[in-house]
Amino acid sequence: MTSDPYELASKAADHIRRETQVDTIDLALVLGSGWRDAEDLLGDAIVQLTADSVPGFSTSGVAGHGGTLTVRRLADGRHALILGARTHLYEGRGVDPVAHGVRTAAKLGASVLILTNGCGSTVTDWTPGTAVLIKDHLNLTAVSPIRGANFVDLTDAYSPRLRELAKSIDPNLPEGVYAQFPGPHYETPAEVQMARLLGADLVGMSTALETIAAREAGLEVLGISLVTNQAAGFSAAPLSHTEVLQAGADASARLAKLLSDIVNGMKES
Ligand code: 8IG
Repeated sequence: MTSDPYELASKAADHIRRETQVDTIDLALVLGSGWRDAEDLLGDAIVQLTADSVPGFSTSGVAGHGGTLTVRRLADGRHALILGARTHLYEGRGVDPVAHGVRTAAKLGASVLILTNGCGSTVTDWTPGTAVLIKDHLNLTAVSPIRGANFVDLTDAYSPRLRELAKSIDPNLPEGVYAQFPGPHYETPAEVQMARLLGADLVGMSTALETIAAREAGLEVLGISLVTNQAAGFSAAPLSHTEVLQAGADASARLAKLLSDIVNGMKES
């Protein structure tokens, strides 16, 4: 076992190359809550691997979070790595497993990373089922996925080019600032008020750390959130994971189409 997370990502990439006979991929997607159904629209699977079989990956214990890595051939011949297994900081294994999928995608040659998630909203107009482009983030986890003194620039971390592309496909897509909390508990209403005051439109537990790791690795990032619930205090009802899964299920066909249109739109730009 190697303890260097960058080396471990190289090992994972080598393993995926061996299993798929695909040498380089063009883009990678992380499919979060509500986004899983997009997979099949994204082209034919070449090989689907269970996360446990690939160095550094593991199956998540969270309902609604899958556990597979799939290389797919898109209609135009490009290759995409679909990361159906996301590791969250709240799983308690530190930042390395959180960044591992992103780093593996970079080692496989990806230039673009699409990050999707389910999250809470502090914008009352953005009811469950709303897809939102992430334009910036607040990392409220107090940690970084980067090892060592690497001062990565996060200006325009969420690619203006890819956001424009997404908006050309769906002009109604709003843009917002995503705040990542450590979780796994949801926020208190007071914490949501704090985040709102700091400029957060969305609250979640995953994407900011992945974006930082991706920018370190030189990937261009597109982040899209599915609002699955009003953030705590914005709705009369208490938050439930069942509600989150239901909002995802209800929106999934629409999200799948959006994502595949964006991916297909990329080849022309
Ligand atoms: I789905 O309301 C989902 N993930 N932090 N807050 C945080 N994460 C979330 C939420 C939420 N909903």
